[in-house]
Order: sequence, then C-alpha cells, then structure tokens
Amino acid sequence: MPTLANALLDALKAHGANEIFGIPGDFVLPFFKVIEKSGTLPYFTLSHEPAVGFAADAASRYHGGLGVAVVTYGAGAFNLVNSIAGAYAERSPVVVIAGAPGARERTSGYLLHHQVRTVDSQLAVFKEVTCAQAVLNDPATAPAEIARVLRSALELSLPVYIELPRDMVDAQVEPVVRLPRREADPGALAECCDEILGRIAKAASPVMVVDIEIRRYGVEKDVAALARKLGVPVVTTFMGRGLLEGEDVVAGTYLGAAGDPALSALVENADLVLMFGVILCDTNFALSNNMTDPRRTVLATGREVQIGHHVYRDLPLADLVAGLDARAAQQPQRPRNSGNGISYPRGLAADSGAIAPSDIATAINDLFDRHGAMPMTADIGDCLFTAMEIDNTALAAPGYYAGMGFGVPAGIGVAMTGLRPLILVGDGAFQMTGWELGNCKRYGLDPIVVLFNNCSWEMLRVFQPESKFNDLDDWHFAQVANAIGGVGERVATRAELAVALDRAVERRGVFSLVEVMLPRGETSHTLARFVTGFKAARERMK
Ligand code: TPW
Ligand code: MG
Repeated sequence: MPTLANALLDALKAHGANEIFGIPGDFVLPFFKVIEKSGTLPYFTLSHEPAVGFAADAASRYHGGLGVAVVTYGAGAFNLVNSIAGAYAERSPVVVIAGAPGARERTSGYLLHHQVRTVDSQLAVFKEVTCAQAVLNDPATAPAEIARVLRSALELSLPVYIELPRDMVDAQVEPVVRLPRREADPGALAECCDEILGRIAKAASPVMVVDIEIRRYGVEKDVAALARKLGVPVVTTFMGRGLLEGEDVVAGTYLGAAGDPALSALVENADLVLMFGVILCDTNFALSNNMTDPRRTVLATGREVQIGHHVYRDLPLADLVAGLDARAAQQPQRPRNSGNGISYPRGLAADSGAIAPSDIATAINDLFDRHGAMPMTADIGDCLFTAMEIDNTALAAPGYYAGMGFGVPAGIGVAMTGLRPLILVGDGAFQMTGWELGNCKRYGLDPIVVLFNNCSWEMLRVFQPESKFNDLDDWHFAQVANAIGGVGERVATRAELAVALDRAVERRGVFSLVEVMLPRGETSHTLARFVTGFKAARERMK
C-alpha cells in the first residue's frame, strides 16, 4: 500500500497535473519532503503565495491539465486566497493542497500558530472559492475523497481544496482509483443538438462567440472544425483573447463599442449568437447593448446549455461540440460582412520619438514577424488593452477577475511548462509581484518581460484624472532586474525599443526585462475607446 502522500501525488499525475508550485512551512514540510524525494512531479518554489496560485493557474491554462499549489497552514493558505478566487472566477482547475495540524495538535488545548478563529477557519474560507473540498483525516476514506474532488476539478474546470494534516502524510492507504467522467445523457444531448442545428438552419446571419472554457475543456480545435463545417464566423471575447491562435475561422475579438466597428456589427446584428464556453461578464459585454438577449442566444457554459428561455443541465461542452459536429451537415461558407478584416499594426518607425503604448503592440508584431510568435501572459492595466492590438496569440490574462499581480508569476508558470513567454505588465502591477522574477535564475528560465512604465496607475487615472494618488514614483526596474539575476534595459525611444526587444529574444538562459518608459496620461488606442465606451454606458445606466 502506498503512503497517503504518494497516493495523492500519483493521483494528481494521473488526473493531468504536470507540475507543482508551492512554498513550504512546518505544517506541510513532511509532504514537501515526499514531493522532492518521490520525483513524481517536478516542483517549483516561488517567493510569495499569491504568485504560487497565479503560476499554477497559468500553467494549467497553458497545458490544459490541473494546476497544483501546495502551501502551509493559515499564513500560507490565506495568502493564496486571492489567486484561487481569480482561478474560480476564470474557471481554472487549480488543486490547492494545504497543510494542517495533526489530530493530536487539534486537541492540545493551545491555539496553534497560523490559526485564526477555529482550526477549520481555513477550510471555511476556501469553501467559498473552490467547487469541492476534502479533508484527508481518515486513511480509509482518503483515496475516494481525492478521486471525488479531482474529478470535480476536471468536470467543472474550477479550483478544489485538499487539506492534508501533517500527521497523515505517511499513513498507509489504498491507491486512488480515478472515477469515470460523467457524460451527457444521450437523449438530452440529441434533443439539444437538434434544437441548435434547427436554429442555425433558420438563421440568416449566425455568429459564434467563444471564450475560455473551450480551452479549459480542450475543445479549441473541435470548435474551429465545427465552425468551419457550419460556415459560421467566430469571434473571441475580451477574456477569450488568444483562443484559436492561427485558426482562419477567427474574425477577431469582440470589444463592442471599443472594437473594430465591422466586427462589432457582425456580432450585434447577428440573428443567432452561439456562445461557447462564455463568461457572461461586464468586461466581455458591457460595451454592447444586446448580448444578453435570450431570444437570439444559445449559451453553453458551466456544463449547461441555455437556448432561448430554457436550459439543458449537465451537458458538458465537449459532448455538445462533438454531438453538433456528428449531426451537422457541411454548409457552404456564408459570405462575411467582416472577414479576417482586422489588421494589426506593423512596421514601427525606429526613430527617436517617444514611445506611445500602442507602439509597443506594433513593435511586438514586428518582433513576432522576425522571430516567430511567443506565448503571452498579461496583467490588468493598459498592457492588456495593448495586447488586443497584437496578433491573436496565445494569452493568459485576468480579463474578467482583473486581479493585479497576475502577469509576472503567470509568465513564470508558463515558462515552467517549457515554453518561453512574453510577459506584459504595468509598473503598478510589477510593484506587486515583479520580484518573483528573481526565481528564474534557479530554474534557468528566460521569459521576456515588457514593462509599461508610466509611473502611474494609469487605468485609474483615465476614470478619475483629478486624483494625485495615481502618480507613482520611478522605481528604475531595469536596474532591479540586473540585481536579481536578469538583464534589464530601459528604453525611451521607438528605436531603442525595437533593438532592446531583439536583444531580449536572442539572450537565452536569463530573464530579460525591457522597461518601456511611457508618458503619463497616454493610453493605447484600445483602452481609450474602452474608457469612452464605459463612461457612455455608465451615463446610460443613470
Ligand atoms: C489586486 C485596481 C486596476 S488597474 C490599476 C489598479 C490599481 C492600476 C494598474 O497600474 P499599472 O498599469 O499596473 O501601472 P497602468 O497601465 O494602469 O498604468 N488591486 C488589485 N487589482 C486591481 N485591479 C486593483 C487593485 C486597479
Ligand atoms: Mg502604470
């Protein structure tokens, strides 16, 4: 019989975990020892638990399996809450494994260090931000409990919580037996598919809107194939930017009033909107007026399919896409009123002019033309809006939850999956989690960081220009980079920017930080349009 620690590690691997991120503490030291000794999964420690959660989340977004975050009791686990909240909001299946006191400590009569109100306050908090929880305090039930929560993580694509009391690590248990995936009821699936195909047949101008769940459930290619077969154009949401990279069915990213007018018209004038894996949130749709109209909408999300005013429950997205594909007949491509008409800016003038945010997009498009596209992560800030002006390239970003501090640790997580990411981050967000780059050296990671340094919380300034608290100091981040094992370059002109990016691509083995100096008060074209649209929408609500 394996020990509980080994059974848990084997189960994680069998359920699609590729690596572990964590920070140890005494309540989880015995488990870390087994992580290291067993070699079941590679593991990476970072500096602060929020980054552990962001890295695990982003790694999972990129490789499509489970993310794993291992932390100690209380102080460690509570530090992780915000990243797991973000993973929940954005449907990322991160497995939290938190250390906890052993049975004897629980009844010792002392308050334990890291304890808050009760010994179980930690469990109570994580219940709010995970879809299933297991406390492994009984060797007889632990394997089944592990199987139950890991299946939920995969089926719902949401975080789960596993609490491992420190005296249980070496308990002898049965191996974990993976539970079968719960499929759609065949009758419900057939009825649902027929209904949707019937709607499509009657529609004059259908459009497909896709969002992150198509990646979470590994059906991007199938969705593209289905769209091709149905002859329906596809757009991604803001949150779903980067999906279907390189697929010719993608007409662009729907940004409502902030986006390309022809593309927005394609979506807003459609008589049928097929929403696959979509988060119906304000960042995706606040700049539209009819995206929640059920009469023209089919919404497949969260294992449910809503057509008009009724819902099919327990209908996994993968089954729906396969079911539609099996039943659909090949359609001629419908004429597009907006084809792949969006062209992203290229050909940056390499002159001594000051850099504007949108110039960074141009420079990156040029860079990708020269060296090939790189997978990206972005923080929240103008950097994410600037990303909308870069070619549709794989991207992980908190486009809905909008938690600052995601970009750099997410990029480190992506780098640990074996890719070389390009990280977009603002100075404010970098102040939160940029230090994590110091961990690249130990692991030989060489991400490229493009830091938008406007010495400002610019996204707040655009909403409230009169406030002085949005002014930040100049922290000279490029110099910091050199001190923590990377190479930093500060650039202030377009010529310097292009050269520094090229140098960064060629520099291997250490992280590169290109600190782009931007004037306060300037934003990307996309953010400027977004803010105008947002303010107008707010006025309409008054
Ligand atoms: C964890 C609120 C949203 S955007 C922003 C703040 C403070 C400013 C970002 O500054 P940065 O980028 O990174 O320099 P830029 O382009 O605007 O200059 N705390 C958290 N998350 C959010 N979203 C906020 C505060 C916020
Ligand atoms: Mg800033």
